[in-house]
Amino acid sequence: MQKNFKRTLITTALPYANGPVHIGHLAGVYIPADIYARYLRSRGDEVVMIGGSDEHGVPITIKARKEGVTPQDIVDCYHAIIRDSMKELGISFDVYSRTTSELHRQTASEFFRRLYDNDQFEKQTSMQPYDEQAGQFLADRYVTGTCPHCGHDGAYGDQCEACGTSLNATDLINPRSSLTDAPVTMRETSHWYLPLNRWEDALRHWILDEHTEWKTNVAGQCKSWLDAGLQPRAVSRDLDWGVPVPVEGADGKVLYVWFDAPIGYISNTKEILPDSWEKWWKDPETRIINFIGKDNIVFHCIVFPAMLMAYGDGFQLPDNVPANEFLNLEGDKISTSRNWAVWLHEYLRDFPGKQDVLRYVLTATAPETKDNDFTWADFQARNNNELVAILGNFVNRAMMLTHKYFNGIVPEPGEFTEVDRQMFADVRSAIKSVSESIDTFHFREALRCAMDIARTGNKYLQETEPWKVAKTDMPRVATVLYCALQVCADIAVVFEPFLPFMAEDLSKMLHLESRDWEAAGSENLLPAGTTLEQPHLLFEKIDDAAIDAQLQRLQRIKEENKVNSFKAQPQAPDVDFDTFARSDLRVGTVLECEKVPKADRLLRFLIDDGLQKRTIVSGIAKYYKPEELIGKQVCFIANLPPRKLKGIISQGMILSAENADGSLVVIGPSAPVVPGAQVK
Ligand code: B3M
Ligand code: ZN
Repeated sequence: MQKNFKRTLITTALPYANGPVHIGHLAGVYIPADIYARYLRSRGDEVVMIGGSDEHGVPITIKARKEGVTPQDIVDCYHAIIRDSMKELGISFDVYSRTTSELHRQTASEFFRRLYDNDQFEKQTSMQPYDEQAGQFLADRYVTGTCPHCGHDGAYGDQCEACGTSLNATDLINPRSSLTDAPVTMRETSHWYLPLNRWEDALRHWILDEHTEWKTNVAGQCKSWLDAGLQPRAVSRDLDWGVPVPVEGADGKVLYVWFDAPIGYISNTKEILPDSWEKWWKDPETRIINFIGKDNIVFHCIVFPAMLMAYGDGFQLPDNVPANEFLNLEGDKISTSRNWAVWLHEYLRDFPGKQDVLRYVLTATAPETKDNDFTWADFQARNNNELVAILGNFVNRAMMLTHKYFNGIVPEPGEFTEVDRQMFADVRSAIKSVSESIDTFHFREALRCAMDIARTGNKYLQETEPWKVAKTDMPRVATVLYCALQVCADIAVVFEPFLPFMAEDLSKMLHLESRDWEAAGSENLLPAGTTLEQPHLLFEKIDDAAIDAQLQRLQRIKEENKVNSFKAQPQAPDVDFDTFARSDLRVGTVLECEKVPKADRLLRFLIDDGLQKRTIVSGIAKYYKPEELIGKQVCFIANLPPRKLKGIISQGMILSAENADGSLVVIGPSAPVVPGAQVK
């Protein structure tokens, strides 16, 4: 349904302040939201873009406990890192606040109280896991124990990661608290529940009938929730970190983080617009757009809208919720706990001044319709082959030629030819596609169309060849460069939402006064007679060394994770003594050792076993140089049937121990023994 709106309120998911933000957050939420906000502003629309840190929730308390600091210390630290790094990346929030602010606490508290007073909650009593030692209730995630399905020890109270079954904390065998390792007991507790079922019909109508234009991934998730039937959802928790439940007798209870966080959008609007915030939330002529990641869909499309409907008082529901899928890194899921991420604050440190490169690459590979992969090789290629070779190159050529032939002054054009007119038409059609794509939240496509403007410019210079024409027809060169410079000015306007730093830099070089979206594509955006600055390159190549350094960092993290995730293998089932005793384990001395040709894992040993010289082939070539082992004594199994490996008959097996990183260490006696000594 197309309505006429007067203004747009853009909200961006509030990141948890228990870690810095990474490229997945940026590609999924903050960059698309920023493109949208900047675009609307450049069209002259009234826009407010809301951001802030989500500073409540159990993970923050757990992290604080682990580090021996307070939850407030944790959120103070990460709030500052997130706020500053997003600012440096040019994310143009009108406000970036936090859910621990006093204003937020009041707003969330008042919100709850109104629902409570208007009988919008149901109170329910249930049994919840409790840590006697810590004296607190535990979220299911923080209960661990043995999985009743597969016997995995270390299953979580909400899921066993070994067999994938979803669980309740009560299903676990020997449940323990992951806070203190104490055994978990069950205690009765009461909470307030928001009966989502009361809003099911209204939600279904609003989403599935009134908003058929929503992205299919969003509509699909909503539909499957609605089809499964909505249930009451607890909106309070037993915890000492959060907004206290504003009801008598609710000591030790706080609002569930997902109840208070979306109210943060409202409190943050109040914070910057104390007098006019209501028109941004309650006037039907305001359009509200929520930018989020796919794991937040249910909260923004079902829970928060139900909260707003229950509250009433004119609160409007979002007009669109353009949620993105996930971005992976080098083929693996991004993970904060495994440090498998490119962190924004580290990127800004490692690639100073290259904010736009990251913005470009993350927009070009944004996971709009399906999960997508970020790789450093692609990052480098897009910078070198697209930003440098297409965009930067075009602008530089147009400006250099103007300096060469017209002292850096935009020349007076003569009459346009067909080629010129076609070029303007192509640029205008690209700009139109950019607008249409942004209007429908297709930012990748929008960026691709924006690049078509630079491609058109390059093609135009290639066709008109002003450097050749200069020998015969200077008036024609003037026209061509005039036209090419108009395209440079278009680039400064149209790229502003995507690459604001480049756009600013280019505008200064061109002395381009205004960057109204509507003016882009015109034939006189940059008037003749304007003096241009000396051009400098807008983008530089990124060399292999910078990319290799990033890949090496990831490699190190991968190895650290392997070591950290090493767990001793569970003991094998018992064997009877006689079976064991039939194995003939012995020590032998290595007489010869060499690589097996065309088998990079294998070494061939000749061993003095006390009776004869025996050949054994062993798969340890990655961990030893052959000469290191000559003269050493090793343990081996003597009575295995011979086996042929790469054409060599192997008479036995050398014993080695496997380390956490998969490397092998050969086992031998701790003091010399006679060759052939039996291991008992
Ligand atoms: N902090 C979850 C997340 O970062 C949550 C978003 C809140 S938006 C109101 O994925
Ligand atoms: Zn299991």
